[in-house]
Amino acid sequence: MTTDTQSQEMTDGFNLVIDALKLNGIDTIFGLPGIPITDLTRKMQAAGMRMISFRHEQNAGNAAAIAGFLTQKPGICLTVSAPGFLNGLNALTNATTNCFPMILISGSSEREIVDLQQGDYEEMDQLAIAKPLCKAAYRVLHAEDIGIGVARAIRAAVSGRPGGVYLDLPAKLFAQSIDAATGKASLIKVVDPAPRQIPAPDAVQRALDLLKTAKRPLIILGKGAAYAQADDDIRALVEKTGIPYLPMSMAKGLLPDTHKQSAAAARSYVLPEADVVMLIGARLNWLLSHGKGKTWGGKDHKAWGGQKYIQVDISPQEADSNVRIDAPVVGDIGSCVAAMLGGIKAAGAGWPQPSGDWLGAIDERKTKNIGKMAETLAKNPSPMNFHSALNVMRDIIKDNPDAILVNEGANALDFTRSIVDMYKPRKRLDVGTWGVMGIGMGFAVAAAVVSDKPVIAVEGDSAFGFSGMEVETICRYNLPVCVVVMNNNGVYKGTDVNPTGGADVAPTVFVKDARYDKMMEAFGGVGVYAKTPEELRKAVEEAVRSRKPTLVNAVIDETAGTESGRITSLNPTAAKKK
Ligand code: ADP
Ligand code: TPW
Ligand code: MG
Repeated sequence: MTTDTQSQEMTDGFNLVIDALKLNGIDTIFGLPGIPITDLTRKMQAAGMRMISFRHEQNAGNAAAIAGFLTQKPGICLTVSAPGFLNGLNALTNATTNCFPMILISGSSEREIVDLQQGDYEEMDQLAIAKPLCKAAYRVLHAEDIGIGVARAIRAAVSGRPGGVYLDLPAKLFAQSIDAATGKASLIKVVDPAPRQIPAPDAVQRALDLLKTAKRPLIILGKGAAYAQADDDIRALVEKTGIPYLPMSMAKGLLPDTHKQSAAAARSYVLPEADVVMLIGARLNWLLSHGKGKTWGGKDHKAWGGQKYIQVDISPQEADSNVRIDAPVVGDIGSCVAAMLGGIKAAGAGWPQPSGDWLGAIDERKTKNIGKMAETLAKNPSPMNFHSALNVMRDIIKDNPDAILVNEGANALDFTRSIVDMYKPRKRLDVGTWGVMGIGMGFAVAAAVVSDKPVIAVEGDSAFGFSGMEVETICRYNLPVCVVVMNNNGVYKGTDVNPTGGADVAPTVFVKDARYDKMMEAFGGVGVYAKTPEELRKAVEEAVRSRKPTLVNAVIDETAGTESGRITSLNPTAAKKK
């Protein structure tokens, strides 16, 4: 034992949290200050981290979640205790649902007081509340365990199926002092946080054998495939096999939507007609009608359509969740796709191409539907409708394929998804698995911060309201974000009336002709009121060129939308009528 190991230099919980994050390459934090983390936010900024402060924690949480999706590093959201924590928890749960890696770090009150329920400031047993709502949850009580806590949170967020992790840091932890050298030695730089998961060769062979027998094969690409960043191999797999594919919403652009193998414009034909379907990073949940019913050619709403399935997914429990999976391939998408591609290349000219009949039938539907859409898009009604406005957005994304498109709403979402083609991977960010409103400004801020590319957020007027105050955040950090509010005076439409004839308007109706553009002007950004496609085009093009925070209030015919957009059938009243 030596006597000189006691260096006088000390460190504390604040510094150890910062050092642990930095050691793991985390340099950006999305959060909102207050007791007990105000000083942590200051010290993070002082230590050279980018601290992006929001106006509401849910938006900071959504920002962290999408940063995780875009970068494969856990996005970090930092909140205060109880109410701030709960605001952030919504986003953490949404991230977990969408398989986005994020860590919600929240300050919390004194354990001794919380556990005896003695009424501390912002008292809440946050760990217990977070646990069932996310992938993993940890609490650190001692400064020397901060390194372990951060390392475990990172691993849990990004390994296997990515998801949300909660890290509880009680107020007392931050001020705990320990010897600096001991502190430094306690930190962990996580080695290989998301280890590759190699699929079993027999599972790959089983899938290839099934694929080879297909007469009418179809590939469905989901956001897991977009997340995996195996873009070249996925494209090669699609092109080498010649199989038509459908991109799920956030997988649009993984291959350009204009690719000749895209069957998106013939979706309602290919789903029921396909005989072998290969899912790559997509779940057979409600967004794919659970693999059952009339969408898939089943006799009634519960019947299986007779398709055989290959499912490529990192989660072994995903298979058979809704219908039988004949060939599960479990592993990370990069490894799985590479292995399959190896088998296909080895077969060389022996690998069968889909029949001309199948491809011809798809092309016929595509041509017809694309022609119909082109006719609708060419119209120029007054007032503007979703189609004439989105025709402009479609051109602008075509001219700016690197711009990131954020999208939420009902009609504003569904029409944008089908009209606006994407050309590059991970450029379309939207409401995801829950169809949640409120992701808009959080996603837009994070997309701009992590990519430095122009961001265009196409927002329903209702959708925008959930996170609209963050236009101040966009102005404060001078982000290249252009928000386009598709203003149809309400939720779905602006035309509902109160059946009693009373003074209150109908529940779906907002203030008519609201001037959302003035909100952006209030904080120094550019606000534009656009009544025609020309005005919309000019404003958005200028925003993309100038990179100035901009909000374009696009005035849309209030009669133009439909109830719930494309998911009218999920409305209980409509379901009852069926
Ligand atoms: P979509 O909504 O686009 O259909 P889902 O969110 O339903 O997509 O499905 C994404 C799937 O991708 C999840 O089942 C998840 O386990 C899987 N996944 C995510 N990342 C990876 C990865 N790197 N490798 C393999 N599968 C992944
Ligand atoms: C957190 C329910 C789904 S879509 C929507 C709501 C309120 C808004 C639709 O109106 P918008 O779009 O945005 O103006 P448009 O173009 O059709 O007029 N709360 C949450 N999530 C959801 N999904 C809802 C409510 C909903
Ligand atoms: Mg609306």
